[in-house]
Amino acid sequence: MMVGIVGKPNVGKSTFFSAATLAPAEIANYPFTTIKPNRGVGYVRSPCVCREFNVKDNPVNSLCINGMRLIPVELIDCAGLVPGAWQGRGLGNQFLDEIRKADALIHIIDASGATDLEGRVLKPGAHDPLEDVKFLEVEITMWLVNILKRDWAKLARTVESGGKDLLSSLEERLSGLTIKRSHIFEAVRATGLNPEKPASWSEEEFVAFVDNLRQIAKPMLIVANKIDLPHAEENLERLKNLNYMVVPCCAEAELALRRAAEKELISYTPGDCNFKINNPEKLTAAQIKALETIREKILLKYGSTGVQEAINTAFFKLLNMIVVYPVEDIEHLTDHQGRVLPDAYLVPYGTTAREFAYMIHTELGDTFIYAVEAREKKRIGENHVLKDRDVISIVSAKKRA
Ligand SMILES: Nc1nc2c(ncn2[C@@H]2O[C@H](COP(=O)(O)OP(=O)(O)O)[C@@H](O)[C@H]2O)c(=O)[nH]1
Ligand SMILES: [Mg+2]
Repeated sequence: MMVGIVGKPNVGKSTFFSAATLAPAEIANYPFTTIKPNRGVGYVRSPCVCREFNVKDNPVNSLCINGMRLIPVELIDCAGLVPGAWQGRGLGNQFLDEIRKADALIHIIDASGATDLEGRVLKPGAHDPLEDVKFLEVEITMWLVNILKRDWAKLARTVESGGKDLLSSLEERLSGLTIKRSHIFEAVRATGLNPEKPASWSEEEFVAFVDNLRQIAKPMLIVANKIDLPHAEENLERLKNLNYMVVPCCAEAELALRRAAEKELISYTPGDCNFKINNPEKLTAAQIKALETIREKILLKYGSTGVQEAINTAFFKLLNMIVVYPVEDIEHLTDHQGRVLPDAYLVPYGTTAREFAYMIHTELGDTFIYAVEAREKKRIGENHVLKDRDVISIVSAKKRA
């Protein structure tokens, strides 16, 4: 699963991306590196089960900082979008090539209204950020409309002559855009259009269908960035009236905190509502003042800088992912090397015990007999649906290599 960071130019996408992908100091030598200039590894944050089970863990595929599991996820910093991108304006084609791969979108907005639709700098309050929401919806929908329109007539004829059903035709057509069969199915149902008679859909119905498909296949949340600037707070309240989850954010503050934490000047875990200055004597008066302003104006007021919350919301709420810990020894919660709670997997809600076994290893799925859940120490069958923060041991017919 991959999440795209989108929006018009100059709203703070790259600042958000840099902050989100700056690895915590504890793992300076961690093997996760930037994949491409605009692709990187961020983290979702989930309370680790180590505290509840009262064990000291040895994380391998993830990190555990002060009882918080940080699990790596992939982020894309998409090119800035300007009106008309779907027709190839600006970096339109590059942008669209990037959101092709995204399962969900984080729409960064300059909540202070200090940038126009093209990203030019204005005074705070000069632009209405609600317009940006509409604009991005239109751009992405029109891009999809454009792709589908090219051979819609032909596709519709084939469907109506019984050649191939609509779901299969569209699935094939949209497979490169991270749009799944289930998304298409849902969009057909939501619009109430007849999937057997696509040639009879009006232009308006066709666009409504595509717009629905966009909402389902590319779910989006709004990050009200630059919350530190004038007018941002009142715009935040207005943004909350739209049909989106909205996270107030100061990407610049998160970047400053992570950089200070990287140098061990402060103790701060991404997503925390506070930080501790380690050695005040190593900081200038101006640096201390800047940090205290962040504490007072952002952290204490909004509960966090919003960067971590946005990533968590994207993966846990938009994409409905849960965290599952596989172990071999259910008594000691260890793997075959004796490491305690080594891995935390991010899996879709609805994953069954057997599907989970397949995610770990094909052979483990093939030879699955049953699983054991660590809290109740109960056996669970192959079709048992896993819950968030479950600790699971899989018993299989063959010992894993
Ligand atoms: N006041 C304020 N400025 C920010 C914030 N985030 C980013 N910026 C500034 O906004 C400008 C554009 O940021 P950038 O990340 O390059 O935007 P992008 O074009 O969307 O990638 C830069 O001058 C940033 O320092 C924020 O939370 N508050
Ligand atoms: Mg940028």
